[in-house]
Amino acid sequence: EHPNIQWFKEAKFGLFIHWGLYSQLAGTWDGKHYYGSGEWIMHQAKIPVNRYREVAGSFNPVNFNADEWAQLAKDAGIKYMVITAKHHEGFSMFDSRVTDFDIMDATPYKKDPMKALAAATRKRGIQFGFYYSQFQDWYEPNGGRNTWDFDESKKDYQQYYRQKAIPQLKELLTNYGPLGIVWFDTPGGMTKEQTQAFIDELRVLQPQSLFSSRVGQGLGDYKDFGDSEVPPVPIKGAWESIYTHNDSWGYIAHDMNFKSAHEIIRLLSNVASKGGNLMLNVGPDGKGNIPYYSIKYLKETGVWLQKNGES
Ligand code: JFZ
Repeated sequence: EHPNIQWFKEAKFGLFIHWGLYSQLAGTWDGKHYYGSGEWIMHQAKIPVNRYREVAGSFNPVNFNADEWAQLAKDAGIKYMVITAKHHEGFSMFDSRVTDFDIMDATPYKKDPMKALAAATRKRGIQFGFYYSQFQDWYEPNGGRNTWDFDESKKDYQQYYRQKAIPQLKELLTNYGPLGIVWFDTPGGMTKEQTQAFIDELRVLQPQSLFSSRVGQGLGDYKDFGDSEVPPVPIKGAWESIYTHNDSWGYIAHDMNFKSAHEIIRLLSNVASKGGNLMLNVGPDGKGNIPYYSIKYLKETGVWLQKNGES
């Protein structure tokens, strides 16, 4: 068991945030509307890397306000936050020296929102963590699962790990203070030995940080249930269920299917009664606004938790 697992076991409620260039596209590409998993639009529409890069040129989240996001989490009774530092699209939402396909170099915004968010959550006693897509990177010739630009059979995944994923994870584990969690996703391209070496290399930077189960090969510090899944019976040990608020992780302008406060509370109770945490996702838009109904229902959830002595 990880020595720092206790806070996680007691947390009950987390906030997941999917935010990237896909948020700017909002579920539409070349006049065609997509539904569900908006963060997969590059893959769904087979958008070439050179055209996808242009999206960064118009990504300017001027309405992003770290204190508002952190305060919303606080008011909702949330104890930890995990935000996408880099999703499968390959775009870095933080200031990275490893690539110029990041928010500092490729967008007019030219600030590091992750710096501000790390500080704002910490100030409110909320554990802060990064989601990092360690294998899938559709922007890199050697990254996982872009088959429309690159030939999968010619890929050298180890080179991608050495040149991008590991150096970037080191940046994230060095430049943003103590992290509660590094949330890895969809493993690939590594044997069990390689995964263990990968973990060991990162672990030394922040031994207290928890690594999610999707680091792969059964080597994570707690168990994650498949998306939108709650186990039928109580489960021993540390675990989490992750849910979307509407029908997508990344922002989709035409998805209004938000769970009400009532539904969120029922979900929370279901998960908590079996000993787990609910990490509920919100998808801010390309301007940096959290959707109106996410704010409304999260606040209502917080009011209910306050009244019923659970927060
Ligand atoms: C992954 C991502 O591909 C997706 O975009 C999102 O970030 C989500 C949180 O994680 O998708 C998965 C990964 C694993 C399962 C389902 C969806 N699973 O184990 O059931």
